[in-house]
Amino acid sequence: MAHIITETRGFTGIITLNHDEKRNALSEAFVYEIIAAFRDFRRQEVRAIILRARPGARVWSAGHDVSELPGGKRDPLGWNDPLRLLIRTIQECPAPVIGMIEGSVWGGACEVAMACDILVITPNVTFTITPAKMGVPYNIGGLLTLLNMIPLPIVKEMLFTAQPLPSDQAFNFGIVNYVRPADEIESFVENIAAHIAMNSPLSISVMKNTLHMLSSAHAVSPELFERIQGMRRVVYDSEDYQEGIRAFREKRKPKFPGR
Ligand code: KGA
Ligand code: KGA
Repeated sequence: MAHIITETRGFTGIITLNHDEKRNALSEAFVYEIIAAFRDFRRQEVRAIILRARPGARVWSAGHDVSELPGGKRDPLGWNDPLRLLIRTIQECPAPVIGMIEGSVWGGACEVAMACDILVITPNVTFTITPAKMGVPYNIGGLLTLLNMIPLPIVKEMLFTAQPLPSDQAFNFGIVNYVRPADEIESFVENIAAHIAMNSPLSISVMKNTLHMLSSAHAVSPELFERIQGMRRVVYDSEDYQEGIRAFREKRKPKFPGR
C-alpha cells in the first residue's frame, strides 16, 4: 500500500508523507516510494516540488527507521543507505524542493528538511537531531548538509544535546525561510511555488545545481577521509552503538558505557 500521496497542481508537484502509524519513519520501502515520486515529477517536468506531511500531523517524520539500522560492526549510514539516497534525490532534483513542515522532525528527517531548498514551517515545529542518543556516528556528507544550513554553534548544540530546536529559534537563526500558522501555510507555500514556476526552469536548475556544488566543495584529502571513517568505525563497532540501538528497540533510556 502506498504511504505517500502525490498530486500535481499546475507546474507544482506535491508529495505528502502519509504513514502516520509509523510517524513517517524513513524505512527503505517508504524512501523508495518518495524517490519514485521525485522521478515521476521529473518526467512530468514540474518546476517546484512541495514535500509535506498530512495537515495536522504531529510528527513530520520520525527520521531513519531504527528497526532497519544494522545491529553493529557495519556503517549504519553508508553510501546506499535509504536516507542517503533520499538526501541526494532532493539535492539533485532540478526543481527547487520546498519543505512544508508541521509537527516534530527527528534525526535523519532533520537532514531531509535541511536538504530542501526553501523551508516553511508552522509554529509547533521542532527539530531534534538524535544520533548521539543512539551511539550513531553521523556520516560526513550528512553533517555537511546540516552545517550548510545551521550555524556551527547551533548545530553543535543540537548534535551534542539531542534536544529539540523550536520553530522561533530556527527562524531567528535563518535556518527556515518562514514560520506560518497551520491554516495559512498551504496557500503560502503554493504561492512561492507559483512564483518559481513562472521563472525559467533552466536558469533555476543550473543555479540550484551550482549552489549545491559550491556549498559541498570542501577539499578532503584521501588521508583525512580515511581518518574520519576510521573514527566513525570505532563508534559503530562500540558498545555505545549496541546499547543505543537496543535501548531504542526496548523503548527505554540508554546507559552508555562510553566505549
Ligand atoms: N524508526 C522506526 N519506527 C519508529 C520510529 C523510528 N524512527 N519512530 C516511531 N516508530 C514507530 C514506533 O515504533 C511505533 O511502532 C509507531 O512508530 C508509533 O510510534 O506501533 P509500533 O509498531 O510500536 P510511537 O512512539 O508510539 O508514537 P508517539 O508516541 O506519537 O511518538 C512519536 C515520536 C516521534 C516522538 C516517537 O515515535 C519517537 O521518539 N520516535 C523516534 C524518533 C527518533 O529518535 N528518531 C531518530 C531516528 O534515527 C535517525 O534518524 C538517525 C539515523 N540518527 O539520528 O542518526
Ligand atoms: N536594462 C535596460 N534598460 C532598462 C533596464 C534594464 N535592466 N531597466 C530599465 N530600463 C530602461 C527601460 O527600457 C526604459 O527605457 C527606461 O529604462 C525606464 O524604464 O525609456 P526607454 O528607452 O523605454 P521603465 O521601465 O519605463 O521605468 P519604470 O516604469 O520606472 O520602472 C523601473 C523598473 C526598474 C521597475 C523597470 O525599469 C524594470 O523592471 N527594469 C528591469 C529590472 C530588472 O529586471 N533588472 C534585471 C536585469 O538583469 C540583471 O541584472 C541580470 C543579468 N540578472 O539578474 O541575472
